[in-house]
Amino acid sequence: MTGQTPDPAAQFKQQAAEYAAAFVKDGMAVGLGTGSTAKFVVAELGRRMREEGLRFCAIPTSDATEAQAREEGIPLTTFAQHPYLDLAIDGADEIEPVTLNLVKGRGGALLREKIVAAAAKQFVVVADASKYVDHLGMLCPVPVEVVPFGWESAAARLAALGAQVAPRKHANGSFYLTDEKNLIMDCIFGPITDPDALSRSIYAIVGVIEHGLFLHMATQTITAGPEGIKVLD
Ligand code: ABF
Repeated sequence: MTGQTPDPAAQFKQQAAEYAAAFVKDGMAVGLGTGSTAKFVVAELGRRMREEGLRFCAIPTSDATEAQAREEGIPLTTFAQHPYLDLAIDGADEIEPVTLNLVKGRGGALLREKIVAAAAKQFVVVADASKYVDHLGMLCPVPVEVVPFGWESAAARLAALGAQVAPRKHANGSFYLTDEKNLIMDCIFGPITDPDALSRSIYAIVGVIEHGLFLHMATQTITAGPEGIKVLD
């Protein structure tokens, strides 16, 4: 871990991840999420394969997760072989506990994450308890993935919806590119009172590929914090 800032929530992320990893059963096709919590899921599934003989196959939501899954020896599959997945397990940036609506995509993998979540019969979200919010948009910007051509026009239309918009960049000033070679606009809307309406408005902008509001998708959230594990469904 040299050179990395220690993550104070790491133990809670690991607890939630290991709880959820137990949902994977022999023969399942599983979507593997992205981010520091999802990393614990992948590690635990690798352990279960080696130590318990668990047999399953997986579709990763990012190049980074694919690399980790390969290192763990997890067999990968494709949507051609498994257009529907039994289960997907992924992290989140914000969780609205009453609806289980989410903001995701701070890790930049929101497009593949949403495709995988949408294909899964069961979509389980893992996080530390700090991710709960009363309204989406309170902690994080909503990331919006746009095609590079004409991105300034899409950004202007996002601003017209009331967002403060910033194209995501690396520390050296170059544009962040997603695994699908698109740009991300980080949009600060503040607390979002009608996420369904906002979702429709964002989708209506030409050039937008996907956004980080994951609405009516999670079937269960598993969080861990000082009070222990909490399961919502
Ligand atoms: C992915 O990783 C993303 O959708 C979300 O942005 C992020 C959560 O990260 P972490 O688990 O590191 O807090 O799940």
